[in-house]
Amino acid sequence: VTACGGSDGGSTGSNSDTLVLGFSQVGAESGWRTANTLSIKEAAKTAGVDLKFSDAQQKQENQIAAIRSFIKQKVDVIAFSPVVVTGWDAVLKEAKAADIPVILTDRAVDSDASLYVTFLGSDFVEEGRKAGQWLVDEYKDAKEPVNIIQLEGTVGSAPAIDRKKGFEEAIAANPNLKVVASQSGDFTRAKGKEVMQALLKANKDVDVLFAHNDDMGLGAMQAIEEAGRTPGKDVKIVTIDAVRDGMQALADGKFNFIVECSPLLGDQLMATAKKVKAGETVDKRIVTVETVFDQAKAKEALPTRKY
Ligand code: GYE
Repeated sequence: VTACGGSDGGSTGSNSDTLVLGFSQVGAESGWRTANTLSIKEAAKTAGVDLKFSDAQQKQENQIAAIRSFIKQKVDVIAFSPVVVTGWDAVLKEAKAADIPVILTDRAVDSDASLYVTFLGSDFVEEGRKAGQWLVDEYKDAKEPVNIIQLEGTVGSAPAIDRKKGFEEAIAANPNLKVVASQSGDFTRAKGKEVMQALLKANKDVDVLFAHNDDMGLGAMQAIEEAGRTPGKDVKIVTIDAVRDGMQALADGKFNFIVECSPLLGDQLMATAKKVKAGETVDKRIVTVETVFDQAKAKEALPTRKY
């Protein structure tokens, strides 16, 4: 039913050597996401890739519509960062039937692995473990319960599911570490603040906040301050991402530890998409290299931090 490969001749100005890449982004919910979008756009320019970029405003139906439109336009490769893990089978099968390879960037899906060529992004379970491990070390001598509030990312998203899993697995090593409340703040600063305000009212005795990203941590930090408590001291804050504002809070002593999650996936994505178009085989899983930051390391890294 559908033409396989080749250019449709009608596209604007791009010759058949130019890679046409359709990319469906989650949205603009966080500092991480903004840096990720910039990285992808800049990398496309540098690599001479014809990028068709679409912002889904955190709605799965918008992503599905964007992917369908990329299929219709017969792009060479489709890449997307799936907002949630479930519900992709139908559209991925449509891409496959049209012979258009799909690259997952940043977030995973629960579809059969034959429906995409590769998944490029972080190991979110490992990130959660690193956050938990810091608490295990920090409170190794604690004799009393350490009460933790967890702010989870978008419900049903790979980073929220996996970070929670890795974190809870790691803190199980110390029975004093107790998650007393855990709720989604949808990865945004505004929601992080709102949810934290409610959770602080319901839980008077809180020692630690673990937020699945910097933005929720920054929103919650305001809620903690407004409740008359000192972030970084009365309530220790551990987050994931290491974007500039998070790193600043860490350098200022208001955050205590950040696990890095790199949004700079653009160059790797372009290189991978070119290989895929050329018919070369690529690894099924490409994991991003990342580090962790304490307050001293944040001070050192801030001046040269790109995002
Ligand atoms: O941690 C968060 C963003 O999927 C890794 O999404 C990404 C996450 C990131 O909104 O800030």
